[in-house]
Amino acid sequence: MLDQVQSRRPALGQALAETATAIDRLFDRTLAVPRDSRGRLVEAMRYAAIGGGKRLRPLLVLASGALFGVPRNHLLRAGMAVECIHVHSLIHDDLPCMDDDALRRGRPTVHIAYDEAVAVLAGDAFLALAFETLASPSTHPDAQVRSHLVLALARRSGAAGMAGGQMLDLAAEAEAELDLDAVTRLQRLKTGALIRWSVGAGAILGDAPADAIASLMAYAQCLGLAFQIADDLIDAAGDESCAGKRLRKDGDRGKKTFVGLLGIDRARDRAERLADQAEDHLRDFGPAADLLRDIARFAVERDR
Ligand code: GRG
Repeated sequence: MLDQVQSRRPALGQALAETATAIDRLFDRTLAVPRDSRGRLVEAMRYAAIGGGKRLRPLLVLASGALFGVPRNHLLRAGMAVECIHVHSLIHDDLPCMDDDALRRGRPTVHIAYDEAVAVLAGDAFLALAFETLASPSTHPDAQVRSHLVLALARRSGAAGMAGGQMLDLAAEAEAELDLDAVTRLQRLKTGALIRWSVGAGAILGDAPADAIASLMAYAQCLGLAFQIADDLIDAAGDESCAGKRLRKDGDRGKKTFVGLLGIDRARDRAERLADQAEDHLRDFGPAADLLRDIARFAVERDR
């Protein structure tokens, strides 16, 4: 996939590759394996976090923070924090009590490679690590900025954010019908909440003015939905070896998705329109926001 991005959007290809390397390094330095029985837990965390994933959320933190001249090491730490929450959600989402998946990022899921108890603990430890990372003065010298990041991430991850969206998604499986508004609300929480935090984090770290924050949040709202529709399209029509996970499962499980409601062609049109709208919200930033523009296109063109 990276080769394809590199040829069509070289700046984005390079940014994705550099972000992946930097986040891998940060996880590698952070997750030192203890020599006692906790070693198995930290090995499982390393297995889940290092060497996989597109690192889209950390890249969003980097791209929005670059608009306000935020130092890269602060942005990378915030990026690792949101990746911790994301990896946590993937590990728990794959458990038998949730989506019961055996393949993720082209490898056996954590509960298959280790066991369920280790997978639950690894997820829990990532949740703690996210907030430990944000609360550290290495992320920003000003305690008010750090507490703003922590508060926002707690809200975006919990019952009013991603965990709430996951609950709506699980409950929806038993429902006969869910209309477009209900699916949109569910996905704004389940997938959109962390994407909004990622874009907002760069602005918080950069003490951005209110009008810039409002434009970035409008961008992130459109991007989150476009990204989720692309995810639904990959599940419905994508290639399993590219995606690195089991596909065609949304329909089997009775998941309520954009593709289920709109069909493939209209869902694709809607994702494209959302990416256009996301770009429109960046007009006041000029060429400085080109990376965020490329990310919006990538969100809907991707095959994994
Ligand atoms: C974190 C408090 C807390 C709760 C978690 C299990 C759960 C509650 C939520 C599940 C949320 C979930 C799995 C949403 C799916 C979002 C999504 C589209 C994931 C795929 O993201 P990509 O494509 O994956 O960025 P990679 O592997 O590239 O990082």
